[in-house]
Amino acid sequence: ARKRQEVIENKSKTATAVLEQSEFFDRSCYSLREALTNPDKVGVIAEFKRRSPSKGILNVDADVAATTQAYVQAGASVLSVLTDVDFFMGCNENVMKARRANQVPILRKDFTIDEYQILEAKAMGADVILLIAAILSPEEINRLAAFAHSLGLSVLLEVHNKQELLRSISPHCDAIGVNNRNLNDFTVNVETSFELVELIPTDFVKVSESAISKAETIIDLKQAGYSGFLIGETFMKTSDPGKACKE
Ligand code: IGP
Repeated sequence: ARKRQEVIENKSKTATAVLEQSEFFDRSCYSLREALTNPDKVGVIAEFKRRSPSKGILNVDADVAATTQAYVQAGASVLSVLTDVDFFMGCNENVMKARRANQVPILRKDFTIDEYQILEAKAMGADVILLIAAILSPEEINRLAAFAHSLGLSVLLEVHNKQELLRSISPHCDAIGVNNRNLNDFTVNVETSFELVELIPTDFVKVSESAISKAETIIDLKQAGYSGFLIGETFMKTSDPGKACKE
């Protein structure tokens, strides 16, 4: 057992050393909280994803640098870039490309389950990581969020219901995202955001995620207390996602 522990420690030191040499590891991150509380902006988090498990292929042609740049020009406060390969046709390279093209916070969107992925996020130039309450214990959330903070990254905690919200909150999270999509059956209902909003403690930035396609919905959500609006499909399913974001 001691030998095993030694091997693990050595491996993790080597892996960390490799990541620390990346182009982006030493940059200081943009703050998610600052970006979403800027009074001059709507608070849109514009997502780049080529595919989704619920809708299949959305867009295989869009260029990641050009699209994310167009999102920012259209007024997006934050970018979200999928890196999951199997379900979303994403890749780590896309975060790096978005990083080189933009100066706003970037969320590395993936299923984060361990510290190594958080080091990776930092190394690829991301500013924010996602922690999904449905797949993590409260202890894991607290540990991973604290680790992300130690690297200067912001943390978005995603919840779908009251139970997840109440058990998962950690002081190391910056924003709480209510996902309007039920991950079990993929049904969407923006009401979820309205139902959970008052249960989110005031010190967290509130984000509503998924199934947002109308300006009126954003206005209503803002009224209810949300300051971030995570939008993917509405933009990506068009031939010009940047233009869709502007509209
Ligand atoms: C965006 P939509 O309906 O606008 O494409 O949704 C975003 O909320 C969604 O992609 C998402 C997601 C996730 C993807 C929310 N939580 C977790 C992967 C993993």
